[in-house]
Amino acid sequence: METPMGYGSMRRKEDARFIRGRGTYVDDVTLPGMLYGAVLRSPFAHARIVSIDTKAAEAHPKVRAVITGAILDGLKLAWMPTLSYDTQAVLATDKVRFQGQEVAFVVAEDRYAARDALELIDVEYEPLPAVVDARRALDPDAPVIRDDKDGKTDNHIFDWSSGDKDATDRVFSEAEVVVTQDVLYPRVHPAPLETCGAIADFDKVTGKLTIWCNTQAPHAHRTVYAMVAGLPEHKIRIISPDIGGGFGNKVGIYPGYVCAVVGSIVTGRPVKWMEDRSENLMSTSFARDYHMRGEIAATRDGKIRAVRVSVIADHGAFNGTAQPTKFPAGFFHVFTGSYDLEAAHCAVTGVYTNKAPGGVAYACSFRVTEAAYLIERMVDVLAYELGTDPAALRMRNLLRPEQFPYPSPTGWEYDSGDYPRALALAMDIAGYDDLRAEQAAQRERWAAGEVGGTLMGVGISFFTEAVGAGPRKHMDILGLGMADGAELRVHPTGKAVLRISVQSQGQGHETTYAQIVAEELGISPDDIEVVHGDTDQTPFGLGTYGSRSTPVSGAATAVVARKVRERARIVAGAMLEVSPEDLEWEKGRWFVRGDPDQGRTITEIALAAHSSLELPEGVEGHLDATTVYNPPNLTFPFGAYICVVDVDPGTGRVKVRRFVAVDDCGVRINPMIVEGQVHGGLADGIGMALMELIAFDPDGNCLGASFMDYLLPTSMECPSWELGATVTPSPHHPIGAKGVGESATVGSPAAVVNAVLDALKPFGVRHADMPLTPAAVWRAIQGAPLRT
Ligand code: MCN
Ligand code: CUN
Repeated sequence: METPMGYGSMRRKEDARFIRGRGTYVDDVTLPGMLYGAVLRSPFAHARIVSIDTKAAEAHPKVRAVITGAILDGLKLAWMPTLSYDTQAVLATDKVRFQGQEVAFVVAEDRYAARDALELIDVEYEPLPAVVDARRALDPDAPVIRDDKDGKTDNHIFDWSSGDKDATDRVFSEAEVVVTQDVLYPRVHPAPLETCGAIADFDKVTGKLTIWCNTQAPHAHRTVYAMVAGLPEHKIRIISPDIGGGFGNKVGIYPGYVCAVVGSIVTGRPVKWMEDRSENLMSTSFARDYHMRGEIAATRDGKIRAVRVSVIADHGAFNGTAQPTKFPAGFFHVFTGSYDLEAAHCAVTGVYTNKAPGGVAYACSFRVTEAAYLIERMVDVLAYELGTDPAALRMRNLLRPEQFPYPSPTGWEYDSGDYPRALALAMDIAGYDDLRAEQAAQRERWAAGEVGGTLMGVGISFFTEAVGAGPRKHMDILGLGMADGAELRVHPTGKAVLRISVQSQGQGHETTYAQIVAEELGISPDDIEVVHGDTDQTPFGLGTYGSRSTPVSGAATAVVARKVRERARIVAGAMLEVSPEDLEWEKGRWFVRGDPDQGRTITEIALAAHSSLELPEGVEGHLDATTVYNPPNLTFPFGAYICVVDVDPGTGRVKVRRFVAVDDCGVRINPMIVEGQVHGGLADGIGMALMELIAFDPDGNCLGASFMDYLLPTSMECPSWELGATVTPSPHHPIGAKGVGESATVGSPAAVVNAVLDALKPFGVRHADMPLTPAAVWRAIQGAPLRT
């Protein structure tokens, strides 16, 4: 594979170290004198703490400190702010509020001693009744979880709504057809290969705190630590090294990180804390847990007119969700999807339960996942009731290209799109008509009593995402605006270093950002180093999540490269003794308009910029620039997915036979990386649709805290993906790119579920909730009326 001078598929630069096992992850870092921390966790979902006795643990010969909530309380660190203006216990002082909650922290000479000493801590609990079902959380007799908050007498967190309720109700009251469906998006977990972890190193002499942490948002973390610890920001350095997957799991600040910091301050030595798999699954940001009721109003011949939604959102024991502050339900209000509606309204109520705090995490684009799933399930439910083909129903209702920029009924402005083209392409790749013919023949045989074998189903989803948070005017997290900085320096020899604020967890930023600079300046991507993940070395910005890197930081990179190009123009003018206005750019060089032989390459210009060349008055020389990019709008990637499954009605087993995915993320910087992102997200979709679930028993015991119970898809469950692409550039993004990192996770679950339910249509099954495990499919078949 050749290295392109700009956009195009090229192998990932970072893979040179990853495939040789030479990456540096947090757990690879060992500092001199480093100690190890371990967290004692609550066995109960809800219990009052009567007493904690740490004497025996402290007496362990290798233990250097035992930290409890009471100790943190003395330092005013027992509670920390969450990204949603709530508070979260670092170590419990009064009660434990979910199973797995942090109760004490042991610091010891090695990891084993730290773990052993946890067993020596004696905690007396007084168990309390737990609230597990979010739909019961607001019952008058439900135990109050957050009685730490003054005057709190219930488990209510927020009510939030979007859209025009009266207009929507009006359309519904006069609609020919209304369908209603309760839809659950269950609790799932991002489950990255690498668990969360940190090393805190507080230098008493310089007063500087260095934290190695696999965070997706190093600069945002630094500001939060500065606010909590009262340290100035220049005395805090966050180093986010190589990360083994984030998927949203590594956005927040976890109690273990704060404990490591306190451990380092108390012992005067660096302290490492690394979760194990069960801790990761039990206690760190889960995703979804949305109990939705969707309603669709339509005409009898299939024109969708309005959508109405109400949601109970389970936020766990502390509201730790990460999303722009003004949007407590994230971007759920993009639930109108890809359709041309007269009106829409949603109402979301957030509640506390005795479960781990969330978490819009898991490739969610801030709840677009839930929104896309709901509308795509609802459209299929409507198709079921009207007896129409789900592809034809979508084609009829999709927004048309001439409607863009499209103001949605819930206040978005979709930037660009050609939806019918994407769906038509997906149907073409899938051979949609042939699939339906095959299915019809199969169903006929089945109805004629030729039983045995599997039933095929074809499922479609069409999604629109809103990614690239976001315009500072509308979006901030804890008051921090969502703009991103970039710095570019071209060295005298024409090699460059780019410094960006976002941090890759596997998305290949070291390659794609180099490609953006390469495209703008005509320098080979191999000659451009991308520096990220170290707050001492990079400009401020809010980090990688919500697929915002390309829309925001990618834009910043293009803009800063263009600034450098303009500086190069002045230098080239001086070199060629012409006015810079008389120069024209072609990739990699400025030349004199009308005299193409008279030109200077960027490498020649870079050297001259650092030489004794006389530059015009007021021009500084050197070839570098900085910028801050404040996006004017989000970008709206979209896609059309078609999944084909074969369901064994005897066992409920689902086999995904084919998966066609047409994605449009505007201009593709590196199509190979984009396809890799899509592959991963499609696997996520199969996982969530068919097997992933964090389950709890009625007492709040977490039933899915290992990969034996929390099932992830492997290559065995995935077909060979069939991808297609359309390119509708974003009109406001400097290079026309839209985000793609979460698209397939957002779009694919509905396609899989719709396919399974399509297969079950002869049994009269209209809906069943994820995950569609064999047991769930079998139960759905048994519980439904037969329909032939
Ligand atoms: N890209 C491109 N052309 C485009 C859009 C994107 O070449 N038009 C490239 C980008 O340059 C980048 C990658 O695709 O290298 C993803 O870009 P983008 O869509 O901007 O997403 P982010 O870089 O912001 O990544 C975040 C996104 C999120 S929020 C989750 S969750 C997720 C995802 O990325 N987590 C991942 N994909 C992941 N992939 C891996 N391997 N690991 C994770 O943890
Ligand atoms: Cu929501 S998971 Mo990604 O935004 O880091």
